[in-house]
Amino acid sequence: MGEYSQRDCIVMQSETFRAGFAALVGRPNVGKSTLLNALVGEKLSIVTPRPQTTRHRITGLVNRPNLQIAFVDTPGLHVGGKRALNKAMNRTAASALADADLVVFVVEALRWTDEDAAVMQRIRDSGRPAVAVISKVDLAKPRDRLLPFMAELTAQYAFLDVVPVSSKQGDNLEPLIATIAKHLPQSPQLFDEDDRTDRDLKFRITEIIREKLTLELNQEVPYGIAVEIEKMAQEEHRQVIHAVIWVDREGQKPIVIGAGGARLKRVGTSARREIVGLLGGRCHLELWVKVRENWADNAQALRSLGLE
Ligand SMILES: Nc1nc2c(ncn2[C@@H]2O[C@H](COP(=O)(O)OP(=O)(O)O)[C@@H](O)[C@H]2O)c(=O)[nH]1
Ligand SMILES: [Mg+2]
Repeated sequence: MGEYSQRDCIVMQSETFRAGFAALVGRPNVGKSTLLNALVGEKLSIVTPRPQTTRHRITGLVNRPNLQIAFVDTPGLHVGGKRALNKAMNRTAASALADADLVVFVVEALRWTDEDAAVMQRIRDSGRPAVAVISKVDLAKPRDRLLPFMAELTAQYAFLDVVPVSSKQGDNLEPLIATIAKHLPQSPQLFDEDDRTDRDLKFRITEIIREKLTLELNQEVPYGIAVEIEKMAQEEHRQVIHAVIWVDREGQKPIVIGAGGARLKRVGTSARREIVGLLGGRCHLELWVKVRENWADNAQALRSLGLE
């Protein structure tokens, strides 16, 4: 009898379900979106080598026995951007930080900048429980700088833990999930476990197109670009998608289109390839480039593009 009750007790403990929101917060380009995708095991958030690629809050679910983590990818918190778009992106990130059960502060290995310090200060001001993640450790050279870097980071805040990872190589991601799980509240699951993300196909398609454009364009142009789907309909055996690429100055139009339309064609081809994978079926994609003067400074235009 005694043995039985002990075993019952162990079973009850292991059935404690934990669930909550973990916000990925950090300066632009530290690898937050790549980390989200690696944790979830699916490309939910677009990634480019350029800072300020992510503009929205994007939630991705990680389900394990007795655990559900809703990871929230956020735009990088940054300073100096004066446009309405920059302010909206910072607000989005700040509100995700404030709403989270746990903050995951992402810092790039061996690279601590003033912008990291500014994000650190925001986390301090929020007083939220936080885990620090040191990203891109595959790039960290010399390797022996990593331990002192970790020690300096640890001294910055009462982090619950500091975890080095490489999203690219998939290093240390399960231990990170286990660490985060320990610090989430006991709670029933928050979402249906089949829902990998809160974002619908239409959103994901606009983002795929914006990613391919950003990869094609140099310097300032990507910051003046937004994508909007005007039509998405099943016609015969294929999905027909019409998307508008909004640029914020007339002069950007020929840059996006490229000589003889070559650039827009490349964007369409690579976007279409990825959209077919996402939809699991055929797709016909048409892209138009249109000008909406200074949309990134215009609150109403931002709202109509889902950027608040
Ligand atoms: N080598 C390496 N590069 C990474 C890793 N994680 C992200 N990156 C690169 O860093 C850049 C910015 O990544 P992204 O996820 O968009 O950063 P975010 O702005 O913080 O969301 C991209 O070029 C990524 O490919 C990593 O673990 N290793
Ligand atoms: Mg991002």
